[in-house]
Amino acid sequence: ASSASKQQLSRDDLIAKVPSIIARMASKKPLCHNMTNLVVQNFAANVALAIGSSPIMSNNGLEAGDLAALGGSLVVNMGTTTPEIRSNHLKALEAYNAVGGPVLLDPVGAGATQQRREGVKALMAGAYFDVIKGNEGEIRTVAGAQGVKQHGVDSGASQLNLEDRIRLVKGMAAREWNIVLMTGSTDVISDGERTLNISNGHKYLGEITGSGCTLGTTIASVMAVEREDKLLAAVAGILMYEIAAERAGVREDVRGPGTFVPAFIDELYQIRQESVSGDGKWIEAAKVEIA
Ligand code: ATP
Ligand code: TZP
Ligand code: MG
Ligand code: MG
Repeated sequence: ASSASKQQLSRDDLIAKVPSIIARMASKKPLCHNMTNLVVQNFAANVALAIGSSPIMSNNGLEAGDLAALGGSLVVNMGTTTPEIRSNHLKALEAYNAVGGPVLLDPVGAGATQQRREGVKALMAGAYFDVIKGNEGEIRTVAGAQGVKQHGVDSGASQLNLEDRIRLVKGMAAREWNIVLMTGSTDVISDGERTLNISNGHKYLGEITGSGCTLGTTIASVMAVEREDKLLAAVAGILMYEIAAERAGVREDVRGPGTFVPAFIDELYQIRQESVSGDGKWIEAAKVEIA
């Protein structure tokens, strides 16, 4: 968030701007450096390739300076974190923060264990994040809620109504001077001044592993090419991702979460190709409201 007050992002603005941002990403092929968990490495790399960014999965903090110099973005995902991984994350964050490269934090399982609660605190004290994204339990934990009991990496049943989710996300974004995204069947995203709800997506996203993590890769990839308005970049990534999931979820060849995954990668690729060829009609499926 900046001190000058910003124009709301209306659905019409998004319809006008998002497909060309996706086309720009496909032509620039920005580097997306993923320091992510052991579960989603391959899936996240394939999502990046499908949307038109260039993934590197590297958990070695010592090479982050060289990677940060290439002008891309960084995803820090705590999914399978250890003390050693945390120190690599902090080295990489220092390198990206030094050059102003976009960085996204996914505090996976933040509310599940003491190690993770401490891990989040150490990362937030040591670095600036352009975006913090997580499910409800994770974002509540990062925002400082006491007694959040996450059962592993999943959020579980929602404890908050939409109004409370909006208040929490907006307050946290204003406090951290960044963008906060709380995912769920309706996502809430804010830069502290502008807050949106997005209700695209498909229920199969909740039934595969890595849908939260690869959304992070998608958002970070778009942020590498849309530097001016970071909220617009993040929302563009969410819409591409969730509209692709909707299209995949209703395909005849998709019969459950297993067949959904390859269809979803194909639909991400298809949306990117449509955007490149100047056909931006896919964005008309956007279900976005100003909160
Ligand atoms: P969890 O582990 O609690 O599932 P997560 O980190 O996987 O959390 P999600 O909250 O599942 O993250 O969000 C990942 C993506 O899936 C987001 O784009 C979100 O909008 C979408 N999504 C999740 N559940 C649904 C649903 N029931 N309907 C539509 N989209 C969904
Ligand atoms: N365990 C550690 S990280 C991870 C699991 C299952 C993946 C979590 O992925 P997501 O995107 O939060 O569902
Ligand atoms: Mg999920
Ligand atoms: Mg997650």
